[in-house]
Amino acid sequence: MQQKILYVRLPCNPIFPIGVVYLADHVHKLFPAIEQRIFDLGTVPPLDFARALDTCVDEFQPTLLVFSWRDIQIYAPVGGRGGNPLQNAFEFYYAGNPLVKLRGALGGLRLAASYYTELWRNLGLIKRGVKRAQKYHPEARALVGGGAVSVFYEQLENKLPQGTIVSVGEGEALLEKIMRGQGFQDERCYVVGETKPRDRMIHEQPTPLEKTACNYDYIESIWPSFNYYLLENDFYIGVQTKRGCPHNCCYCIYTVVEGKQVRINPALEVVAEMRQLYDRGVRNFWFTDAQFIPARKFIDDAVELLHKILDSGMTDIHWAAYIRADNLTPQLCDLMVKTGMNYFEIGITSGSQELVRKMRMGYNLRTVLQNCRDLKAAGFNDLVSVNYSFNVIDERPETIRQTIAYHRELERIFGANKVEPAIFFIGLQPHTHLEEYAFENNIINRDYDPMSLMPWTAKKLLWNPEPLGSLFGEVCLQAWRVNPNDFGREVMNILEQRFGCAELEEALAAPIEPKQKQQKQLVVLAS
Ligand code: B12
Ligand code: SF4
Repeated sequence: MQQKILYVRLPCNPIFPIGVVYLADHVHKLFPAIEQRIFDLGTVPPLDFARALDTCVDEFQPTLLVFSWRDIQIYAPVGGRGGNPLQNAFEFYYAGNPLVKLRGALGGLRLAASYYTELWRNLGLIKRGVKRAQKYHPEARALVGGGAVSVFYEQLENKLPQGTIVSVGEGEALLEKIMRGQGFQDERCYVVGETKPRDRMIHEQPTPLEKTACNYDYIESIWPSFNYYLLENDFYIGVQTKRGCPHNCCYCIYTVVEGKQVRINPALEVVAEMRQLYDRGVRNFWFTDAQFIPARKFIDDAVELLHKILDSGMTDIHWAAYIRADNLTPQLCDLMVKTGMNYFEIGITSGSQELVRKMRMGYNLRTVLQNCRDLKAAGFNDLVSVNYSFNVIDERPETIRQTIAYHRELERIFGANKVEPAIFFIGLQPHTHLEEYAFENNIINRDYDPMSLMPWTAKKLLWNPEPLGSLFGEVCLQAWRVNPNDFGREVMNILEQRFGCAELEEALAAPIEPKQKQQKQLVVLAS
């Protein structure tokens, strides 16, 4: 029997569904005769989800439903679906004023309700879609994957219908094997009710894949609402230039989801893909790589790609990406500016070299500063978002002072209004070094549920441990109270008022301290 594949992107804020686009493109290149359709619930109003899915299944009558689930856990200072999750949680956990605490509790309840509603709604949509497809083809089955599934694949096992194939990381090789009727159990996946997720499955290396330019003429023909993302010109359309990240940052799961081996997509293919989007009016691109320049040895690849973009004549584009700013050279900075990079995020996490080392981030903060100066000298005059996560490991008053010093130096380089401090607290994720650290230090039990939003679990997952936890809670609450529209800058100002600012040189040096001394300092802080 000929397979018919329906890709269902589960409801999500409207972010271009590049994952399903790449999967459909890959399948089409190998099996041009297979009929496919993309159905993106990100473009459908919530009240219509079930009806729209039914209509699509009735019309297309798929034999295979590929559900792509992008995000589940959204701890971050972002407004949106359930309000500002960080603010709600902090009001509930740390507010002294009972009215604010109550507001936090109510906000938290609303958030938890919307979180569980979304979770059960998405699971319901998966069950509903398969059941409906089975009316036409009794053997129709579901495959579930995407960012959220890669993070929570173990927890989803007892929530999904029997027979569902649950996939971790990239799905091209798995789909290919299923289409060929081959065994697929060696891919990073399991079948609910039939096989168990292997121990440390997420740490297995993904099957290598030679990526070619996505064929958007074909994608357009199988995706009726493709135009949705082209009409508004403020969307940043995803283009992937590589997969993998070789680093080991203690809180990060990207390096296991994508694997440590960096695989570069040929520059000409990337440009050919961008050109097709460009010809359809797209001017904003997001390079969706875990890191655009994962290490120094990939600088040449970035240079080649940016040269080819320039040569292509797409001179009026903008692009954004996650950038490890320790891997820049003056030539690369120049190309970044010339090709239209107008926003980038650097996740330095802390301005203290000592903490950066303890979090295993492999950054040299001095190099980052020098490279930022080169970028400014090359003419970069747009926004930089600097991600700080306080209180991950061994934060102390002196490391706070160092982060302030570092941030002020970034402001001197780019201009205070161009450097946006994004204050994140780390949402603890499974399969990370930080999770292991939390087990070893009895912060969480090994049998905890990473998907739980119950207040006692959420407080631990929203990583902000004592003795400094309450202090950061109080500082954030003050910042939301006095300057909610400029939260990040206000947090930095309050911290500077309370703790002061170190000498920059102190932030950049990372003395190796004997463990005993650090522990003593923590005891002093706690008392
Ligand atoms: C780039 C990125 C962003 C960019 C997106 C820019 C853009 N315009 O596209 C920005 C910075 C905007 C962003 C924002 C957010 N992101 Co983000 N982001 C990523 C990142 C690094 C890459 C995603 C990507 O596009 N990859 C490239 C494409 C090709 O891969 P893909 O979509 O994953 O699809 C592949 C596989 O997943 C698989 N696949 C996909 N679907 C299916 C289905 C089946 C059946 C199968 C078999 C396989 C399969 O095959 C695909 C092709 O290989 C991932 C982490 C990561 N390394 O994966 C996080 C990630 C997706 N983001 C995440 C989150 C939470 C967010 C935010 C909600 C964070 C926040 N609180 O603000 C926001 C908001 C998003 C929203 N919906 O509103 C989480 C989601 C999981 C979770 N924790 O719930 C991730 C996984 C990071 C993490 N570890 O927590 N993000
Ligand atoms: S460099 Fe970025 S993507 Fe790579 S492990 Fe560190 S935080 Fe994760």
